[in-house]
Amino acid sequence: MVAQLSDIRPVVFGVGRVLVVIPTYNEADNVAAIVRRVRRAAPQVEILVADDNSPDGTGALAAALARDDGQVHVLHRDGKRGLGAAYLAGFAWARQRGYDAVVEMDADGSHAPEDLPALLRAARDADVVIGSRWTRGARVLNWPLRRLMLSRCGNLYARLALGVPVADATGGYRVYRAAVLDALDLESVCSQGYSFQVELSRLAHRAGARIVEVPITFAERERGTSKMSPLIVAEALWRITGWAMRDRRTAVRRGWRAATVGQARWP
Ligand SMILES: Nc1nc2c(ncn2[C@@H]2O[C@H](COP(=O)(O)OP(=O)(O)OP(=O)(O)O)[C@@H](O)[C@H]2O)c(=O)[nH]1
Ligand SMILES: [Mg+2]
Repeated sequence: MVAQLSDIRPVVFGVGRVLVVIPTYNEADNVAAIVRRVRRAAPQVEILVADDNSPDGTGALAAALARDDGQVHVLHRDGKRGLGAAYLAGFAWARQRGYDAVVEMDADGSHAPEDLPALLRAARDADVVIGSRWTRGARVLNWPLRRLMLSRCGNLYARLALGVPVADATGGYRVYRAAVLDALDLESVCSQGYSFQVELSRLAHRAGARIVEVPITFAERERGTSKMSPLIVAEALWRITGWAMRDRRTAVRRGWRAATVGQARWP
């Protein structure tokens, strides 16, 4: 029997077919460079640019890149609906097409494509790999003190409030194996901004996923404008607090139920 082209599944770094999802909103200055760097750093992977109808024409630039390169794809979305929604659409796109692993990567160069091979190698023995800014060996370049503090405090709060055992729960440079995406209740995900990363960390941890952190070199964006806003910070604070309260209520209910059937562990 002759194999169809679609049957051939290149094994990349031992994790199968990989799709790098790059959400974009007004990244015309960055999109070509990031695609080029990913293609150079990991030539076997494919790329999906998930553009929210950027007014600066990022979608059209990505479409031109896709025309020239069969490993580059574009998902044109109606309008700005947040990073979380763009990633969920990218995950669904990947799962419909049978990719074995999905990578999250920002378009602005903060997530160095040159670190991608290390993340993919780590994914051989993990369900989720987080490119971490806050583990030994990581470097954060050119970030103002205000952003460093925000990231450190946000991570501390997420870890204490939710018990998620990772140093960089807000980090957005990640690999998800397909099986773990299938195991998570992605329909329940409601975050729009970067609390999306915390929400997925929490879901993956609760699902028993093997989460591994790999140190990265993270650099401040050099071109284009940040979409980070006080609203995004407020969303993260408010959602983390809500999940923590829900987790406590569930733990108390479970303890109460166990106690009433004589299985309580506490004295
Ligand atoms: N599709 C889509 N992409 C978005 C949206 N908001 C942000 N992005 C993209 O998500 C990535 C991260 O956004 P950034 O603005 O870099 O946010 P940040 O990294 O927290 O902030 P900076 O420190 O300024 O880099 C970038 O590639 C953005 O273009 C959105 O609403 N839709
Ligand atoms: Mg950024």
